[in-house]
Amino acid sequence: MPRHFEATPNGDGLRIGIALARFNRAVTDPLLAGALEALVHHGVADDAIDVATVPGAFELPLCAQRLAMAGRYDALVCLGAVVRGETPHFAYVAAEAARGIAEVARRHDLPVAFGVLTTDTLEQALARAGGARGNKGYEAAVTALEMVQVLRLLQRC
Ligand code: INI
Repeated sequence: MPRHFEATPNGDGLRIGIALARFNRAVTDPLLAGALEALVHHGVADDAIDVATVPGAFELPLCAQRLAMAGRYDALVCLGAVVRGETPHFAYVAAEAARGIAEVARRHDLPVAFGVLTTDTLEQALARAGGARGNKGYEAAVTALEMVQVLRLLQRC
C-alpha cells in the first residue's frame, strides 16, 4: 500500500517572514493584505509575522536569504509584481526573482513561496491582487503553510 504524504495548511505556532517588493505598489500592497489575511485565517499569530520591504522584485532573493539566515522563520513568502514594459528589463527582473527565490528555498531547506506576479499589463496584475482573478498573495501564504506541514510529515516518515 503506497504511503501518501499530503498536508493541510495550518499556521498554529508558526513564525512567518514576508519579503515584499515596493515596485508596482498598487499591486503589491493588496498582495500583502491577502497574504496577511491568509496567515491569520490559518492560525498564525499577528505578532509572529515580520514583513521586510525592498525596492523591487530583483531584491527579493537577497532579502529572503537574510530572513532565512535569521533562523527564526518556519517559512517565507515573497511578494512582488513584475509588469512587462517596453524593454527586456522585465525578463531579467522576473527571471532573477524566480531563480533566486527558488535557490534560497533549497539552500536553506525552507519553504519560500513565490508570490511574484509576472504579467503583461498592470490590469492583469491588479486582477490577481484581490481582483477578478483572486489574490496570489493569499495563495502564496497558504502554500507556505502547507509546505511547512508536508515537510514535517516527510521528516517523520
Ligand atoms: N521591479 C519590480 O518589482 N517590478 C517591475 O515590473 C520592475 N520593472 O519592470 O522594472 C522592477 N524593476 C526594478 C528592479 O526590481 C530593481 O529594484 C532595480 O533593477 C534595482 O536593482
